Amino acid sequence: SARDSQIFIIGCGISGIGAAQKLLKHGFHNVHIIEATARSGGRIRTGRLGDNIIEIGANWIHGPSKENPVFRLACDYQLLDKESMSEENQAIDVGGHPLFVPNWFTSSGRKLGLETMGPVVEFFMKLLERSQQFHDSGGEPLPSVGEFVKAEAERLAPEEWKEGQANTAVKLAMINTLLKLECCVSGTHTMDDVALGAFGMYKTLPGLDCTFPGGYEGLIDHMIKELPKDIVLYNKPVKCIHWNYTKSGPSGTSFPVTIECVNGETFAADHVIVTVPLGYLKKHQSTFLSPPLPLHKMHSIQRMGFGTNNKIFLEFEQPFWDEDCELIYFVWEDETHLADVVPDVKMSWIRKLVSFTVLKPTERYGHVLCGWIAGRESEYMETLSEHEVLHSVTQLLRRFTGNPTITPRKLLRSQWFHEPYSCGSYTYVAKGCSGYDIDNLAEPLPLKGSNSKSLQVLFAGEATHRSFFSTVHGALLSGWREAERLASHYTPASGSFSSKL
Ligand code: 6YU
Repeated sequence: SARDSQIFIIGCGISGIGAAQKLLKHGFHNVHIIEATARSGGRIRTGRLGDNIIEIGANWIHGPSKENPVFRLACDYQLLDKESMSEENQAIDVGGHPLFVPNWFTSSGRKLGLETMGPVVEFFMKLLERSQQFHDSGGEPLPSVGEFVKAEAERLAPEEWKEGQANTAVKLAMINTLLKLECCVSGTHTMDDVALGAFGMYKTLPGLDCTFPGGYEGLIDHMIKELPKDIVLYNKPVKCIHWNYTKSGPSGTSFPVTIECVNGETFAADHVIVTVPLGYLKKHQSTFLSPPLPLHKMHSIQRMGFGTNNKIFLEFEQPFWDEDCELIYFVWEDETHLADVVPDVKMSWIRKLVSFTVLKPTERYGHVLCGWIAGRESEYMETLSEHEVLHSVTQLLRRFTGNPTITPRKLLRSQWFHEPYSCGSYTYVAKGCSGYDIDNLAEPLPLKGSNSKSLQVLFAGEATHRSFFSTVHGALLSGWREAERLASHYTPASGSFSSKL
């Protein structure tokens, strides 16, 4: 019967777990997850800095409200604090940019006052909002968000800031800081790589972004506990998916797909759901499937964006920020030419590290900052020793705080670009790409119209979700989507459960 179909899911991140959960609910019982590493969760990864719980990967539930399936699960499992679950929090809609209380420091060791930075942030936010409005309307004036924001900032700044030269220079430098932070949000090297026409395709949900007091991985643990024991095969990196292929099974059954692992083991399958990150697919696309992917799918994989965003956690004896501060910005006063990349990555990678979130509540964390750094500067940072990173960060902090003795007590950074099964952080829609490329990524094989057994290889994962790419809820929904695709394939319109094969 159809329920006996052999289904393998590749990757035990939230999309893979979500797909397994839904398939089991639909009555499929031969479901397995093959995972390259020794753990589940993928880019959801909770770690420790001393006694503190910290998130190495995903940080927030973006838009925690009823419509968000991650929020619903987290509530069901009772993983959130009361405030995050309150109706008030769910109703707050900030359009994806929470208004954190900021402190600004400059490269000459000055702390900037509210009157300077408030209007600049507002100005920048307006430009970002305008960048989102080209979606569906067509006719975007420039190919990328970065080019648009910079051109508009230059055009409107003289009118906006009718002041002396000196002040304008600092304000332009502040725009650079905001652009560099935006690179972290989008997970890109530069905003010049992010498609202007597709920027509005990403949808935000209402709700004030919240965190998991006990760690994001608690969500994964609860989901895994609900699956049958031994459903996940750990430490088995998949080398190649052979599809459109017939191998006779023990009782004369035949399977169109064979999964070949790096260790030589093979698994015969009716269906495979691939959930490996887009970064991994980019790197291995010519060998990961045999026969290889159709050309249009390959092109979309190549053209879509998958960048690096890393975190650098820092613990301090004493805070150098205000008590109510939630976000710290550093402004390089000499950077008055609009740009969000550094001219020499090796020499000045540290200039890309300009924003830090304060871990709250202080009673739980003490004085811990999470620094954000994206792009090639971030990838270079990964190649340095922890000691070298600590040295550069300490120099940076001393300069911007004007305190020559300040020394972080502990440091821990993520290295997502060099994680062999992630190859970066998350997806963005690159210049020249659109929703069609995401649809291409999500399209199952073989393509419609082929005579072969259908739905041999399906694709889930954050990169395959049109409006929630780059998020945990997008990943989860994509896993559910592919499970539903298989279930409806076996369920004729009448609703009874029988094989269409
Ligand atoms: C979110 C957040 N967050 C910060 C950082 C990162 C990410 N995200 P997985 O990779 O989890 O699973 C695949 C598995 O496959 C994995 O276990 C592999 O080991 C395995 N695998 C690979 N190759 C294999 C092989 N060959 N064989 C077998 N197995 C193999 N999301 O909601 N909130 O705060 C953040 C953040 C540093 C790295 C994030 C966040 C992204 C999520 O972590 C990510 O999408 C999901 O976990 C992916 O799950 P998955 O199952 O698809 O893959 C306007 C505007 C526009 C633009 N966007 C802005 C949105 C903001 C995005 N923000 C994110 C920010 C942070 C801070």
